[in-house]
Amino acid sequence: MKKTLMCLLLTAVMLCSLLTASATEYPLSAEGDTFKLIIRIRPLHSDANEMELFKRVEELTNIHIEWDQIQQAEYDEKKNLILSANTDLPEGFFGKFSLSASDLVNYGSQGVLLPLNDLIEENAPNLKALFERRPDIKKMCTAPDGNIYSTPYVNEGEDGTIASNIMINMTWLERLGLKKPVTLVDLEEVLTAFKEQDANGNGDPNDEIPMTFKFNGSQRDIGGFFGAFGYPDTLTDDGSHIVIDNGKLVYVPATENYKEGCKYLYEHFFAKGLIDKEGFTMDKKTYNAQNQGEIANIGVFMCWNAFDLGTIHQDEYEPLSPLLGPDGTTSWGWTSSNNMSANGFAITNKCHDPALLMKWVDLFYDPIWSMQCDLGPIGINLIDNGDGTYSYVPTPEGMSYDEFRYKEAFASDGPVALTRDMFEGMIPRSAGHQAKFDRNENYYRKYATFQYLPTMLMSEEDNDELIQITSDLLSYTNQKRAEWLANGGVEAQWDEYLKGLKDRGLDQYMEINQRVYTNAYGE
Ligand SMILES: [Ca+2]
Repeated sequence: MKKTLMCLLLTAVMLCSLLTASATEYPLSAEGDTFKLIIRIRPLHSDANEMELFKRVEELTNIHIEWDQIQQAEYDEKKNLILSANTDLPEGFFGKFSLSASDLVNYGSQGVLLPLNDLIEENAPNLKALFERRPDIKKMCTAPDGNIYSTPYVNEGEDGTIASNIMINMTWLERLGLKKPVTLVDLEEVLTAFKEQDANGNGDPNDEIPMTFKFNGSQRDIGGFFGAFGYPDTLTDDGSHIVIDNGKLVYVPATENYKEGCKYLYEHFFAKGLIDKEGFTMDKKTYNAQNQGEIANIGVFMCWNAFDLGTIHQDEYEPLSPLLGPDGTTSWGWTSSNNMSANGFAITNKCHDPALLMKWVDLFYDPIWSMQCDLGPIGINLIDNGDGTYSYVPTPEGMSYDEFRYKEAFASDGPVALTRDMFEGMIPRSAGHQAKFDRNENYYRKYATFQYLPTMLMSEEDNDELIQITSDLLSYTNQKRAEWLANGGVEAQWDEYLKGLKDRGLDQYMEINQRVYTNAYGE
């Protein structure tokens, strides 16, 4: 007993000395220094120069950042220009969406982005500790050439493994004496009643939209509904359309089940006006602005959060599990890529002091700074309980939680690591994140049988070959899906379509993805 205690003590002491030996000292520079970074800004974000988070980071590190802030809507175009012209390169790219996986490999292998392996080893104790604790994260960040071109983004607090949820208006169901639908047949019945009757009770039987969605709009899409016929389809216009079935990759829109799905969803829902066709064209802003009138006018909607269509009528809605298909089964897709990706922060060959910049970004991987970067600064968004735990400052009246959080913090896109253990002791999930987690747990998890292809780092050669194929193949697939859901015709065009997929390089697309996937994850 005594010996064990002694051992523990020794281990603790050794750990402490190790930590002390490698711990970073602040400020990072006595005389100060400035780095120029590119950052992608969402509409909700404040000016990065005004954010309390970055002010505090500067105060601690004595490093000033000259931010080149680019709005989300124009980001990719501007970023691609900067990278391809190789002029105005920043010293680093900040945040999860600042570079894509193919940017990392392309510009990494060209030497535009620096390999970070040694820089991390020598200057980033927080990242090093993370990689030791979570080898899966290190593996995800490592390109096939063995180099790490970006620090990771990890957030296991917000449950993005299952992005899309279905919400249904319970007040309408009760008013019409209907039960929550379980099968697609039930859903058709319920939506028909929503359409034909005065479901919202204002005396007008024609102002109800039975169900809304946004085509390829991520969580707002109905790609998951194809799971009722076999495999769920992806949800975004750049989604791979690939799911993994026991280690084998499947191109969902080339399967018979998908054909059945297109036919069924058209005949039973779109042709009957039960799902709003505006969903094929409306933008995200228009989608999210629905249902804000005095009386709810949406019966069913696709979402990430129950409050995606505003908070006014939020309490009228409850989640629906994926609807069972004609053979009485269903599946729903899940992804690892929303919680974790290989692009948190990258350093370019224009950086005047890579070691110092690496020390600076390593601060964001300290659990307390990760937490503040994502959830907001202590004293503004968070309360320090003084015992190693933290809680949330209530969101002020008249603001949404996200408005409150994005004002003083970089929030959901940072170079951070919020691992699941942090939410089991240090800080609870926020109310919205907990609700999302519970919704997934209680309504979706058991149906989430197929994983969407994760974002993978691949060799430049494979990447170049895929780039030749992907855009044409995906846009053809997406265009046909929209056409068949909106207007029908899948059966008549199916054989020609399969040939069209082949002509656009489907076999090569699958061969490369399968090989890269198997190398990275095994069978
Ligand atoms: Ca009405």
